Amino acid sequence: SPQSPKTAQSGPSQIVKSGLAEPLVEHIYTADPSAHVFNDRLYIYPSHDVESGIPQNDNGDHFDMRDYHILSMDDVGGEVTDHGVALSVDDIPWAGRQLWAPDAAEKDGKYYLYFPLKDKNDVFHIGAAVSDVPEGPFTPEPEPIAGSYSMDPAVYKDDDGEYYMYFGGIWGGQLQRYEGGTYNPEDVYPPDDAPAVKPRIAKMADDMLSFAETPKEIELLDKDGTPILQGDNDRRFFEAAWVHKYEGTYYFSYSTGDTHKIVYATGDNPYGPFTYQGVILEPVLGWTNHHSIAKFKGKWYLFYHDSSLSGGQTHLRSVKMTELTYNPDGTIVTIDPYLE
Ligand code: FUB
Repeated sequence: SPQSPKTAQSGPSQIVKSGLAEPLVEHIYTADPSAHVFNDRLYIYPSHDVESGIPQNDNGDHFDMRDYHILSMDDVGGEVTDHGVALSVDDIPWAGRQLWAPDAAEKDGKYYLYFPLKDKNDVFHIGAAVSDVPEGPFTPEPEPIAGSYSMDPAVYKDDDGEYYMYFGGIWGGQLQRYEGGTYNPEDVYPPDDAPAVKPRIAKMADDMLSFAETPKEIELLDKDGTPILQGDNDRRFFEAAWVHKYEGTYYFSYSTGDTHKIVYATGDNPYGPFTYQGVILEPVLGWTNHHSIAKFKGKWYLFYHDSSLSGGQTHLRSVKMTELTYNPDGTIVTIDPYLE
C-alpha cells in the first residue's frame, strides 16, 4: 500500500521518492488514472490494459483496450474495490477501436464518463456516457461530443461551478492532424524551431454532454514569455493533460511523451497561458507516463502508472499513487518513482 514519501537530495533540485508504491490492483492491468473524490470516497477512472496481440507501433495500436473498470477506496492504503465493467466498446454505437485514457465529472448528482475512442474511420473523438452513480455502469451517448477530436480528456471543475475539458495528444493521439484548425489526415508537425502543437480546452455546456464553445489552443510558455518549441522534447506537450488548482493557481500538467516525463506549467485562469515550471514525475518503467493529481482527506496525491507488474511490457501497466509535496513557493517537489 502507498506510503508517505521520504525526502532525499539528488542533484540541484529536491526530489522525493515515491514511497516505492505498489500497484493499487493486481488482478487486472490498469493505466492512465484520473482520480476524483466523490461523496468522500476516492474514485479512480483508469484505462484497462489488455493483451490483444497487436504488434507495437508508433501509432499505439498495441493499446487496444476494450472496456473500463472503475476503482474506489475509502482510505489511502485501504481496500481497493474494482466495480466491474463500467463501459464496454461493444455498447458504444460509434465505436471503432481503442478506449484510451478516460476522465469523469459529477454535476447535480449525475456522473459523466469522458473517453477517447477511434471511430469507424480510425479517427479519434471524445465520447460521453452518463450514470447515476460514480462507479457506473455508464450509458454512452449515440455520437461523440460534437467538435471533439484527438484524445486524453480531462475535465476540471472550477470553483465557480464551470467545467472545462482539456484534451489532445500527438503521434498516435492525432492532435497534429488539426494544425490550422481543420482535419488533415496527413500527420503535419511544426518545424522544431516553431511553437509546439498546443493542447486544447473547451468549456462544457450545461448538459455536460457538449462543448459550449469551439475548442481553443492553450499557450505553453517558457519563463521568458516565449512559446515552448516543437523541438523542445523535454518540455513540449505530448499527451495526458490534467489541471488542478493549488492556493489559487492553476497547474496544467502533462506528459512529454518521447522523453517520458510528467511536467507542469502554471497560470492564473483555466485557459492559460501557462508558464513552464518543472518536472513532477521522472520516467517510469514502460514507454508512457500519465497521471492525475487530487486532494483526498487533506493530502495531495499523484496518481500514475508503470509497467513493473508485467515485467516492463509497455501496454500492460498498473496504477499507483503516492503523496505529492509542494515547496513553500508553490513549486512541486519532483518525484523519482524508484529512488531508494
Ligand atoms: O493508454 C493509452 C494511451 O497511452 C493514453 O491515452 C496515453 O495518455 C498513454 O498513456
